[in-house]
Amino acid sequence: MSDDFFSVPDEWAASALLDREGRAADYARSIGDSDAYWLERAKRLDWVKFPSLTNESSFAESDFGVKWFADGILNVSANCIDRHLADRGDQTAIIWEPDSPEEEPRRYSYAHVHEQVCRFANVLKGAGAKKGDRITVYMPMIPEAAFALLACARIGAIHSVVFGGFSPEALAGRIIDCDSTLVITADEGRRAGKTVPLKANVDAALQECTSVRKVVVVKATGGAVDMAEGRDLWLHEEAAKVSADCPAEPMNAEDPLFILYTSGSTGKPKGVLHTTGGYLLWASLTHELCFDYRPGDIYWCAADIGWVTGHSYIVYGPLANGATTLMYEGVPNYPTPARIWEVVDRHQVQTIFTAPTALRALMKEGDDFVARTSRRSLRLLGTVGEPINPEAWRWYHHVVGEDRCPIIDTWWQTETGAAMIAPMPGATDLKPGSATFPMPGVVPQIVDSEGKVLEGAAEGNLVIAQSWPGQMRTVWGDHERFFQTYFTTFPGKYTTGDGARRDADGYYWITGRVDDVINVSGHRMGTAEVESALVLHESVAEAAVVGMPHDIKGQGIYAYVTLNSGEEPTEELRKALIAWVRTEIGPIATPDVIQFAPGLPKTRSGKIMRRILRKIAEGEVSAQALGDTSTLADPSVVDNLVANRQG
Ligand code: 6R9
Repeated sequence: MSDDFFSVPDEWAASALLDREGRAADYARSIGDSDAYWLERAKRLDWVKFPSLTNESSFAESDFGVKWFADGILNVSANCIDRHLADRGDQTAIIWEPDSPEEEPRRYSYAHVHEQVCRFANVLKGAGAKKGDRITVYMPMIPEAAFALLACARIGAIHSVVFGGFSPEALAGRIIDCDSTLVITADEGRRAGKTVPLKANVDAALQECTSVRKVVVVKATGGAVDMAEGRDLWLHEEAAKVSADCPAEPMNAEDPLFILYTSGSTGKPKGVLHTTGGYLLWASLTHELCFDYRPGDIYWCAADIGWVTGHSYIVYGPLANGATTLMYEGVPNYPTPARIWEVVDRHQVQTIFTAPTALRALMKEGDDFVARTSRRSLRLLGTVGEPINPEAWRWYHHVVGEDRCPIIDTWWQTETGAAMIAPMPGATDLKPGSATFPMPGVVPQIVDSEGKVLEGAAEGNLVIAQSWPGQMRTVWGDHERFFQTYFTTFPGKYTTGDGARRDADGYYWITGRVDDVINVSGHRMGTAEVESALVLHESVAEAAVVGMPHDIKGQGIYAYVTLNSGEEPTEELRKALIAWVRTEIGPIATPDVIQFAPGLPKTRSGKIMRRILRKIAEGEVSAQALGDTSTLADPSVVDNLVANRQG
């Protein structure tokens, strides 16, 4: 085994769901005999009415649309809970590990989850929610967050989860965009020993939103909160009053399941819409194939429910497969950098799924924190969210997995629903840093800037040539934006916004975003969003934000700020602007660097030349690196930026 090639271990090849030939044959059939393939795969779900139709999508402008299994009827919550009751009602569905290691974990069997979700669903109904309504979920990482999602799905309401780290302003924007009538939250959240005032944030957000009629509040920490008479309800009080029986609403496969806001190239986050049948099939199939899920496995995806990874790989994928899924309230390095591995030992976890940024942060603390734990239960190590650098990959494989566990590097996006390019442990020889090969039905292509499809070993823009079941269906409230954003750059294909390389062996290597999206600690941030926040500040005239390389976070946020005339570029103002962005968007958008810039490099037509700003942020300031500046309205601006570069 060479340093850059890891063959499938023999025992994996012998026992896994798919071996090398199996994966190749399965993929070939998914493309060559697509209708039969997907009807066969659809049998993994429980349908009220089994579909006769499969893919009816088109990426062409004339008949554009994404549609799968359109005559099928099913319910997601029934698939994730009810159908497991007969065989494994007593099996643990959710293990909850609290923020503090001093506290006891909790376990919920499928039967217990069923009761909790039915009661929750009846509480939502009692609060006026019905099929098609939007419900915003702003929750910490507690089991009730999963119950909330499943309760919405049970009654056919569309959930829109907003990450608990987002500010009241960001929350309000997302409530208004989809006209939520109900918000589900908790009194407070906890992370790394600190509390997050979730209910107070909701109260602040609702000052600006007129659509919300009820707020259902989970008592999590017991901290003091204000309850608005007639609007706010305690979940535990209401749940005690309602029936523990709630029939699952029969849903069309193309009925919406959830909206999840994600950052793009423009200022306003997009409400990515996923529907019922295709999404659930995609989440459950990829969960099984990538993680070779076996009954009895303890599976832990250490993401937050506020991101798509939490939706697909903490809740929907694993529960649809009848798995035991671990939910962790806290962060990987609290109270010490050994915590994540201690949790693995405590619950005898077989599969762990985390982000490269967490691995880099833990790697920096040294191997001792890992070595003092056993980790013998581990079988598979997953990663997601950003390209994993080969150094972190090797550390994960060698130090954490003791060379025993395949690394499953899954490339995908909020828009794709679940994994698109990823290894399967029994089938895929690994190269550190490569997400390897496409999942069934996924046809990736690499195209140059003119859209010409490049064959063989090549580097360029990553596009997907045809629809797959878990593809997003629209941008909430703006179908035209869906088409414009993803299908016009390279007509007839889905544009991912990522760059990629395919090597001579056909392996895909994701090189990162090629648009104005930066990836901070595995979280997507639109540079335009941070710019919009900055220019809202009374001292700021103009702002331009780019990514910069960052050892732990992958990318950091570098902001160039032009102040209004008369404003002094002081250290206080720099700090105030950083704090401002944190309150406008949330701590994940905290700028790492703010450089005061008297002017920004612009073309004569007034377009900011981001290429130059990126180079300066990266510290590449030679004339050669900066390239042609002759088209700038005022080339001297660049000298000033270079001279005052920060960091
Ligand atoms: C699942 C998720 C999507 C963007 C995507 C890409 C980056 C995700 C990756 C990866 C390289 C991987 N990304 N997984 N890059 N290798 N394994 O993260 O969704 O938050 O929408 O982000 O993340 O740039 O375009 P989302």
